[in-house]
Formats: sequence, C-alpha cells, structure tokens
Amino acid sequence: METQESAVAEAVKASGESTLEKATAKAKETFDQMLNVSLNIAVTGNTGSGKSSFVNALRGLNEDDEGAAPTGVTETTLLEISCNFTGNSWLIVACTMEITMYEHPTMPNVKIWDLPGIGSPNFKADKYLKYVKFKDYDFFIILNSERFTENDIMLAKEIRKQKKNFYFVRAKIDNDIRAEERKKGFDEQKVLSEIRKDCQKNLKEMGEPKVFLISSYGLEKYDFEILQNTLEEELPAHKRSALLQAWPVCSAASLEKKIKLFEDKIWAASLASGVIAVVPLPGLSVACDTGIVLGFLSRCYYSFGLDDRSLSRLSEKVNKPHLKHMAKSKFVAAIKEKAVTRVSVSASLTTVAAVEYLFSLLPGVGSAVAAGMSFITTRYLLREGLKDLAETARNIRKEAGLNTA
Ligand SMILES: Nc1nc2c(ncn2[C@@H]2O[C@H](COP(=O)(O)OP(=O)(O)OP(=O)(O)O)[C@@H](O)[C@H]2O)c(=O)[nH]1
Ligand SMILES: [Mg+2]
Repeated sequence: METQESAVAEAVKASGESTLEKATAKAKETFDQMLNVSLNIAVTGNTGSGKSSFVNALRGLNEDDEGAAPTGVTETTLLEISCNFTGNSWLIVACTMEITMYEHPTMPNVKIWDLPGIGSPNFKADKYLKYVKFKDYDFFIILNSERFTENDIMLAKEIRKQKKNFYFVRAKIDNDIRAEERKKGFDEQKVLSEIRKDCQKNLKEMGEPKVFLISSYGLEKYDFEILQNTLEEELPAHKRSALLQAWPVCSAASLEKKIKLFEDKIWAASLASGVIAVVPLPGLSVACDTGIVLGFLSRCYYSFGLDDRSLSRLSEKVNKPHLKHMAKSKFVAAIKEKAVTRVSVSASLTTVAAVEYLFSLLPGVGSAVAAGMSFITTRYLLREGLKDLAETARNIRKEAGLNTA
C-alpha cells in the first residue's frame, strides 16, 4: 500500500526538484501562477467587423448577458483632432477611439481588450500602438469580416516591428456560408478555401500569413480550434496554461487538453496545500490550505463549462433544454454550491466547511477533520474531484451531440 512518504516522494519527483522543501516552494509558485498569471488579449479591427461579438464569444457570453460587450451600433468617444497643413489647405483628422477592457467572467487574470481599428489611414500605426499601450498585450487579434485592408497590414507590420505576435482572423464566416449555400453545387470546403486564398492574396506583402476563419456564433466550427492550437504553440508555457483554462471548450480535443492540464497540476496543488505533515495535524484549518483545494476544483468546474450559464448557453445552442440539468454528479453539485466565482487562493472559514463537505463525499474517508488531513487524502480528493468533473463534462458533450474524444 502506498504510504504518505512514497506519495510525497512521487510529488517531489513530479516537481523536478531534489528536496521536499524546494518542491513545496515550486508547488506554491506553480499553483499561484496557474491561478493568477495574467493574459491580455487585444482584439482590433474595422468598425462592425465583429470585435465585440468575438470578445463575448471568448468570454462565453451571449450578447444579452450581463456584462457582455455591446454589439451592433455602438458609440465611440473622440480621442483627438489633429490638423495638418497639406499644400494649400488644412486637413482635419478626427480619430474616435474607445478602449474597453473585459475580464474573463471566471478568471479575472485573463483580460480581453476591445480596441477600435485604426480607422483613418492618416492615423499612423505607430501612434495607434502607442495610444493603445501595445506593451500591455500578449498578442493581437486583427479581425476583419471582409478583405483585410491597408490599415490592417500597416498595423500588423508595426506590431511585428514591436516584436509582438498578431493573428489575422476573418470573422462572420457563417454569413458567407449561408449566402453560398443557396447556390447550386455548394461545397463548404471549397468556399472556405476560396475565402482563405482571397484573404491571403490580400495579405501577400505580409508573406501570406495564416488566416483563421471563424464565426463567433459557432466556435466549434471552422478555424477556432486551429487558432487555439496556434496560440498555444506560440505562447510561453505559463501563459499557455491561462489561455487553455480560459478558452471556451470548442471540441472534444480541447476539453481533453483542459483535463490533462489540471491532471498535470495535481502534484502542485497537493503539495502547495500544505498537508505534508507525516503525522496528520488535528483540525482542518491548521493542516490544509483549503483555498487551494477549492480553488483547484472550482477552476476545473468553470473551465470545463459546468456552471449554470455555460450549460444554459450550450442547451440553447443545441436546442436540448435538459442539458441544463445534467451537471448533477456529487462533486459538481458540491462545487456548484461552494465554488467561489472569482477564484482566489486565500483560505477562509467558509471554504474550510466546503472542503470538509467535499471530503465527506469520498468513500472511506469521511470527515477530514475527524480523520486528520494527509497528503494522500488531499491528493485523493483532488484526483477524484477532477475525475468526476471531467466525466460529467464529457457526458454533457456527448448528450449535446457534439463530437466525442
Ligand atoms: N453572422 C454573424 N454575425 C456577426 C458575427 N460577429 C458579429 N456579427 C454581427 O455583426 C454586427 C457587428 O458586430 P460587432 O461585434 O458589434 O462589431 P464591432 O467590430 O464590435 O463593431 P464596432 O464596435 O462598432 O466597431 C453585429 O450585428 C453582430 O451581430 C458572426 O460571427 N456571425
Ligand atoms: Mg464593438
């Protein structure tokens, strides 16, 4: 039978460190980073290209949800009026700009910035980037619902000059498909390939970069998943974890990646929760940082899309109302009740009670306070909790008729 010592030794090995002390420090750092590392995504493009709708889709919100970015006709504020003397007349350039920051609804460390496009070609790309504080963003999404313009190219060149990454996204593909569907001999792949070629031709001077075709109303279709994979490949490892947690579940593979991400972090959460005392300490609040246990499982819950809002959105989309009530496993029910929306690492009295409750769900463990917490039981709780949430998420996708792994 596995002993406390051998379980701890396994976690130390997973940390890649040589001592328990170093492994615990690394675990705390890894866990803190997993929950709190910042990720700033800038979305820019012409007026009406679909930026706000894309921002909402990334945040898993419908346009009429509370806190969603307003879409359709919106007002903008006046940034500056500059006057240039051009030959024999004054040219007045008015630039309207509103930068809006939207936090991810359950991950405040992930922020999506809705930026207006350059607008007038007289507003230079370098000035634009300075104004929007380009250094604050991890990467830029340059969105267009038609052909990419000179402004888009100018901006991309300047972003490249500033050594930041950008991605060209051609939005509202569902509109194009719908328009073509009516024609005789319609072939979806052919239409997509033509749009892609047309965009790339348009961007020839950028070296024909990848163009991602998406619909904000159907993230599981077209290139949204390819965009996710590309971003993951190009982001540094710690930022990748934030992206993966926040990115909406758009396929069976994307759900499996999320599950794996959390599985790979169990060693860190178990060590960081501070329950490595060989002789279990009496009293949960002393022996365990309950915020870590609850924080970990809450993150899984939201990241897998098991919260009410995500399920309601999914059930509306596939027109299966019963999906809303499918997240009923014992862990989902417990976390739904106890989860903190804005996951923080700090422990509180209420989370002590919550974790105590979660422990009572484990067969053979019973009350954590009565049994005394140990590294093994904490790791067991995290593993069982994750397994339960993952299985529920898989079943819901299956029931929704979406592809399975
Ligand atoms: N069919 C379809 N319509 C979309 C999509 N994305 C946006 N729209 C529609 O396009 C219109 C403009 O979308 P917004 O998201 O407001 O565009 P925006 O770029 O934020 O516009 P401004 O803030 O005015 O610059 C709205 O009526 C949206 O409903 C999409 O993927 N598919
Ligand atoms: Mg907008």
